[in-house]
Formats: sequence, C-alpha cells, structure tokens
Amino acid sequence: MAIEQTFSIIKPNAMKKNAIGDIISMFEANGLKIAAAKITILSKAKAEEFYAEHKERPFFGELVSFMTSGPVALMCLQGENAVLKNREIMGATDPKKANAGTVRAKFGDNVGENAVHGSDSAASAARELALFFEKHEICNV
Ligand code: RTP
Ligand code: MG
Repeated sequence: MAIEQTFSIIKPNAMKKNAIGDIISMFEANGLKIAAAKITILSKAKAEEFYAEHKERPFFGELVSFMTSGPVALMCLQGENAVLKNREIMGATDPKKANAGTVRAKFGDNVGENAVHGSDSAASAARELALFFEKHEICNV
C-alpha cells in the first residue's frame, strides 16, 4: 500500500472543546503521522476559496461563517492509504450517522459543526495542502 499525505482541519467547535490532543491521538493510534501543523484563524477569502466546490449550496454562507469563527488546526497527515484512512477515522459528515468511536461521533455537534475536515481524494489533498502549506513546511515523516 502506498504512503500518502492528506489534509486535515480540526474545526472551530472541536478546538473550543479542547480536543486537539484527543483527535491527534486517534490519528496516531490508527497509523497516521503529523507531517505539518499550524493553528490559525481562517480569513473569509481563504475559507471561500477552500470550499469553492460548495459555493452554490444553501449552507455555504453558514459554513464559511462557522469556519472563520475561531482558531482551527491545519494538518498534513501521512501514512499508508492516508486519504481513505482519515475519512474512516472521521466518520460520516453528519455526526448522528457517524459510526461510534469516530471523531465526528465523539466531537461533532451537527452536520455543519462536525469537528473535522479531511480531503476526499488524492487530488483534493494535493490542492488543499497547497492552499495552506508551502512545500518546505511539510515533512516526510
Ligand atoms: P469535509 O469536506 O469537511 O471533510 O466534509 P465532507 O466531505 O464529509 O462533507 P462535504 O459534503 O464536503 O461538506 C463540507 C462541509 O460542509 C458542511 N455541511 N453542512 N448544513 C448542511 O447540510 C451541511 N452539509 C455539509 C460540513 O461542515 C461539511 O463537513
Ligand atoms: Mg468534503
């Protein structure tokens, strides 16, 4: 299985719950390593660019407002099959539908405030990592 890198965000609601350590522990326990990390507050422009694919969706305004409402942790996760593995660790978009033990089941509040983001494909991961990190900021761990 190939070693991959994927992009992860711990969203503002999970940051408010002081859950960074718990969430990173779940990544590490499942074989993912942190190859880059920064804590920041997203600008409206950056959040809109990041979520451009959802521009026409009814929840877009609410999503951008939530994602800029407080600090987030931006990370590059690395490991075998990292894109899919991260999606499994996160659980379904709606925390009510997420399997027990997943990040969203534990820390998500609702379908919008669902604790984490994870890239949905290798192509998305490359695009999203490039939006938030310089190449030299990502280590090969
Ligand atoms: P993400 O991109 O954050 O990893 O989540 P995802 O692939 O599971 O979900 P996606 O369909 O890409 O939606 C992106 C984010 O938009 C918010 N959302 N709100 N109010 C709603 O019905 C709704 N649906 C989606 C969530 O924050 C979701 O993660
Ligand atoms: Mg998505």
